[in-house]
Amino acid sequence: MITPTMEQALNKQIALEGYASLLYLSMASWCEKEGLEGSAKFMYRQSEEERQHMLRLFRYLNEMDGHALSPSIPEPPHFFNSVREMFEQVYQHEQKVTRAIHDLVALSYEEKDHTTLNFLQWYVAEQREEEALMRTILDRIKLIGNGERSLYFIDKEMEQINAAEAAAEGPAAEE
Ligand code: OFO
Repeated sequence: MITPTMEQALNKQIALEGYASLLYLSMASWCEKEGLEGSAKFMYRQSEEERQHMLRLFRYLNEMDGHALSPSIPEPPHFFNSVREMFEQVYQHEQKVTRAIHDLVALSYEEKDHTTLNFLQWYVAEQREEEALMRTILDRIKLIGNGERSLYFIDKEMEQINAAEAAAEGPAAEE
């Protein structure tokens, strides 16, 4: 059994993961329009991952006899000034999600809800990985700088990151 407080907090997290999925979908579309194929592919995959994060919470909440609510999600931005600014926004959003997950962990302690505390550990590890990945991408973008062909080189980097991610996910994920 889940407490009403925890149920409400998990529903809030469902909405946050759902927003991340739509935000990253919007970024994927912008990248595609800008001819940044590698970055678009990366953001499409991130968008799908965030949807899975949302669904994992959704199913857990119902399994615990709570009621997962299909969230109302604000419209994300559709335009970005640069690929660097876009990835800065991704990093900031991931940091926000990490804080929200840590708040949920703190609430599980308060509520003595060991089941949810255990369930959330997957998200704690996932956020550490996601933040590290986004920091790596931002570092590479900064290293490439603003030279004439920088967008080309950034997108090449993203292709390499896509290949590494696909390899880490296993043969089924590779195209
Ligand atoms: Fe699910 O927020 Fe990123 O990983």
